[in-house]
Amino acid sequence: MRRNKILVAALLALSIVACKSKKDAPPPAAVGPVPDAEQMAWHKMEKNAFIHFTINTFTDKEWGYGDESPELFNPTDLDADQWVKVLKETGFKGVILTCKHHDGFCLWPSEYTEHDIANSPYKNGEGDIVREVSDACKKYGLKFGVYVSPWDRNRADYGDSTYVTYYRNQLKELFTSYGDVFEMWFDGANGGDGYYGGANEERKIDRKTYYHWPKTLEMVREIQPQVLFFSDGGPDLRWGGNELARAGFTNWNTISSDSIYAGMAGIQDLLNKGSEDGKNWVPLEANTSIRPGWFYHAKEDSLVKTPEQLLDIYLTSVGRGSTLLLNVPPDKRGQFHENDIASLKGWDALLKKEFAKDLTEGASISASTVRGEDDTYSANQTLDDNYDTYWATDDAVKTGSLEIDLGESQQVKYITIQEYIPLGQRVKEFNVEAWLNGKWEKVAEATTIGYKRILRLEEPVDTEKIKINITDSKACPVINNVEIY
Ligand code: FUL
Repeated sequence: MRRNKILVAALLALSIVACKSKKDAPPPAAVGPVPDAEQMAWHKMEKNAFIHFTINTFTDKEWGYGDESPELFNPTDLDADQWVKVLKETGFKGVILTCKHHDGFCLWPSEYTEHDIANSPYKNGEGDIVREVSDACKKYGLKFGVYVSPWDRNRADYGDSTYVTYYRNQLKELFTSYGDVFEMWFDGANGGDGYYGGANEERKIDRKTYYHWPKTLEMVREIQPQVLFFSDGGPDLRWGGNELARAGFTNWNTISSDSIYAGMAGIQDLLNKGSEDGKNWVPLEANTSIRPGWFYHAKEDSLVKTPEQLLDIYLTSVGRGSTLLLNVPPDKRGQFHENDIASLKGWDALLKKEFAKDLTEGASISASTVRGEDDTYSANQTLDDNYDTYWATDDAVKTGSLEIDLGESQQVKYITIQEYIPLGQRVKEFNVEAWLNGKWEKVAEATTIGYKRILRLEEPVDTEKIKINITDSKACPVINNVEIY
């Protein structure tokens, strides 16, 4: 009896030592650039909405020339609360409003111009739509962002240095009066023909130097340090090279900022894919509109994207490691049109249906190899709800597999994988196999993962087991989440 007790005690001590030694592996060091706290919070937003609304809504144009009278701006029944409520109900986390588009008309009463809402019939010149939208965002818990077109076809001094001062003054107004702004959207369309205070001519600016962006950004950051700047080339978020919300099949969050600038020609492909060895973390924001145009046109009421088209868009944006920015333009009443609302709601319901039950719940998972044989980095860490725990391999091991046993045969259509990007983006190539007819069969393959990769199988499969094989990586893979639907 006593001997048995001694044996048990010895075994216990040994296992404690063994357990202890299995807790000692240090976490992987970061590889390459990593997101900062604001970028990280932005990645987690996944779906944001763009709202294009201005004088163009009333003139039925996409680009106002700049000579439109503010009298034309007259929404009959504007309801910014409705816009944000619908967006909240359909899963959006942030809103970016066109405070000023290329025609120069301002949706807020600006001290620096007469070409604004204060000179429109809306609320007898007492209206402020930037206020209404930012207030609605606060009410519904969405983040608020601004689009302020640098190109201004109304201003007589567009092209001179005084215009840049005017533009900065307007940013000061917007960044000091409406609360926190999470993102500022700089449009790459800059310079061309316009009204320009009556000159009616073509004006060209040097996109690289005219705006003195570093100084403008510094000024805004002094007022609101958390703001993320979007432009073709960043510095915080980059354009994806198309307006179809189609991120590159290979999508690196990294790019070398010094090789690009806003409005630079011929960089679409680079922006779409990023660069594996890029020196900066500048993730892709994938933008598109729910309608063919950015602004509301009654003739496009029948052309609103369907829930199925929006699902495809979701998969080429969020499903490729990017954030989606989907434009929903209010109509002449100042409301989201019924068709747009129906599509958004249908899309949300479709997403909830397609991603209804995560089959990894209750499944078991194992890894081909675990960093330092330490449970801290075991495969199980990909199935918990903690974003900050992950499966990792030893530094020298750049490939590895995760095998998920679903317990019984289930129909599988989607596989979602997340890489723990606070330690950098690593995976270059991976594939997915399913256990079919007594053997492993490849059912999907892709390149990068990044914040999130969702693979939709061409044909759903009935299987008991799924295997994810990381076949090439810049450094040891670090995977923090796996879901199967
Ligand atoms: C483009 C603009 O010219 C369009 O009007 C729209 O605002 C789109 C989001 O960006 O560059």
